[in-house]
Amino acid sequence: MTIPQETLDVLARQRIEVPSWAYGNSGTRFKVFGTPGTPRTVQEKLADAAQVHKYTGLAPDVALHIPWDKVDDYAELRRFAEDLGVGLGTINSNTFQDDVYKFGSLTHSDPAIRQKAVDHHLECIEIMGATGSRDLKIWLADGSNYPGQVSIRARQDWLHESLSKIYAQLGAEQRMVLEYKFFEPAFYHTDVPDWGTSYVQVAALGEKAMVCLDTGHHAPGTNIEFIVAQLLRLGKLGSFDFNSRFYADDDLIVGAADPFQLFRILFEVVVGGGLDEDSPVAFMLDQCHNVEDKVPGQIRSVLNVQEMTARALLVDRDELRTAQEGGDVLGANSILMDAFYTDVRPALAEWRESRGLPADPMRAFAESGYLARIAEERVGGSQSSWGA
Ligand code: AOS
Ligand code: ZN
Ligand code: ZN
Repeated sequence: MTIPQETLDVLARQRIEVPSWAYGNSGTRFKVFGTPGTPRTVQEKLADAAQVHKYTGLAPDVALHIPWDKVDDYAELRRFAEDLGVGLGTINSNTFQDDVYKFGSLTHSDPAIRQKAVDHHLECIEIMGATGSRDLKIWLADGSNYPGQVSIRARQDWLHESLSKIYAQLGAEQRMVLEYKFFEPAFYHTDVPDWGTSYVQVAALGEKAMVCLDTGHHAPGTNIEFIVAQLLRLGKLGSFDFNSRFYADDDLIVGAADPFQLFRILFEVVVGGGLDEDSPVAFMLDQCHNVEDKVPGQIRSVLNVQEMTARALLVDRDELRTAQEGGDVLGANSILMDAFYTDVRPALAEWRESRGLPADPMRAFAESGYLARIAEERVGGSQSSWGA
């Protein structure tokens, strides 16, 4: 099969941001396995991320997590990244690891603790100035474990108050994206559990505040593509955190658990203009690689997003509309399924080669010997792991 030129034009401008924490060790509360060559510094994480871009041409930006990626000089870090051929992307705040946040951060009942959490975000905004980042991503671990433990209602008001203070400090070109998650680490209630709450909170702030949709943060059976369609319709889909989940927030490779769901999500992105040139939607990965090699895990991930985007773009939307309006239930369904079942991999491999990229990025990276080299070179120091 051949991929139409207009589809290739859209694919050529696709950017998928990779997270710095994907290159560190990670695991479950039972065990974190170390891997030889795992980065010990943010600079080594950036070097690994640059490999993903080098072999795919898809991942020119790297998201940072503060304080995990804290350095003294962010302008210097930006130059270091640029020398590697990548830029610094979204800044992720972190108010979930300090003892002081045991009962919440931006929603805490104590104004002093809320202010401390606000101040952390203001520091993140300052960092964004130096790194040239557009987006501040906020994910809160805030919530409670038992009915009656906290005032659910009061915390929504405190959340609004805290977010307003952060929003007020955003620069003209900067944005805030508020991520939702239905549970974990809190098990009874979470302060930003769903897209509706995130939407209500960001809508109250203004244009520069949008929703971040993490694909792993929904209850089983949730129709995520519906949420995508609705947020695009409302002009409030700011970004994706892509990953796969089998059970809860597994942070597995995007497109691994349910490729069809990824296709359906990306089809709604296409329909809603999320891939248009002026689209506000940022595509990011939020993943961990607990047992597989991390750099190839990221290469596989960005390729999965690209392949499924290509398939979503192949849907004949004129024919689909005719079938839909004519009440042709099975005809409409088969138009969608035809695109989903199209194997775009050989055509994408050819296209990649025509752009000076390897036809098979996974194989080219494996043959480069990079993993063996970093395993040999990166001795001493302590390997970074999720949370540090
Ligand atoms: C947590 O579940 C979220 O997905 C956040 O995006 C978080 O900041 C990220 O996963 C790093 O821990
Ligand atoms: Zn996330
Ligand atoms: Zn998550």
